[in-house]
Amino acid sequence: MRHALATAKPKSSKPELAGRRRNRSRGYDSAAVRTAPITKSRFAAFAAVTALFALLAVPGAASAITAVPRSGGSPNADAIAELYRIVLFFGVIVFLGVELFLIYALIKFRASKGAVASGPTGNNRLEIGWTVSAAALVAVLAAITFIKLPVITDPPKGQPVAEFAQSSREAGLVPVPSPPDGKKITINVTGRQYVWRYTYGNRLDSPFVYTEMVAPSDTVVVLRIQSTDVIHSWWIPRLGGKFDAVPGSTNYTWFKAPTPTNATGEVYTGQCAELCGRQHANMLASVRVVTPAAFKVWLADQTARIKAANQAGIATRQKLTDNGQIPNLAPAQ
Ligand SMILES: [Cu+2]
Repeated sequence: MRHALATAKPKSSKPELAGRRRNRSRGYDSAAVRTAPITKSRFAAFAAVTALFALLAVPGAASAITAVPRSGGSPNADAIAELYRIVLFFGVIVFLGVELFLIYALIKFRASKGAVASGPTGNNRLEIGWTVSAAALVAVLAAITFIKLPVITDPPKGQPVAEFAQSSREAGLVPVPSPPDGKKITINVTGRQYVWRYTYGNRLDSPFVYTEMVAPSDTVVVLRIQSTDVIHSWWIPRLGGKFDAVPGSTNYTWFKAPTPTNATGEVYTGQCAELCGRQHANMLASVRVVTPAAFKVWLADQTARIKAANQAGIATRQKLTDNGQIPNLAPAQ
């Protein structure tokens, strides 16, 4: 660095170099250090380093924007994203404050090469100040989080699909979220290697569908999340947080999606978020939100199709049994 300075600006840096040599032989001369001039080349080097740091900060700032979870599909997802933004805001303020103070200290208290530091000294006011302000900031963030938490955990009132309302009998270790007016529909989400199954009801002949859930808009949809083999994780980012599907246990979450803007419905995509085996990456999930009226039509159609497929299966089995191709497993009359 000294060589570069000497070659770039020999005239201005020569006396400085001479001074440095003197300082080294006689020890540290604080007065000489403080009055050391900022040469043009020094300023250029400082500007180059600052620009480099600014350049490094750009992708950081860009990823900070994407660091906020996706939202827009449900009030709980919106509340989670808002909480992230608040924490990010305080984080950016603290980061900028520390960095600006650091740059200020670097310039104000700079010393030339060979300078001997006077040693650490305490500053009670400063130390108490940053300890108390950090604790206060944590307390403020905790308070905001607890104020926001009910919006994330408790569903709001549900409206249109009141006839699907079910009682909250499935009370277990995890409290089942239930809207204040009790109007909701419950969909069972079952994870298994490597597909999601959605069952509409608790009966053996309840309609079901795989991979893509169909759900009504403007309705509180409570999800009972289970697994039949290993741990999976239900995650549709725009509809709220992640929920593990654990064998032998039931997890609950909810969403209330807005009215879709197009006739075919709004599709929210996600995927299993827990490494569950070789085909984990292919364990996709999506939720198609349609209007309550369209949902009723879809559910009736799906029920009819499952019934027709079951009857076709029974007929085929009967035919094979009659032909003697498979044994008759029907219970004796
Ligand atoms: Cu999985």
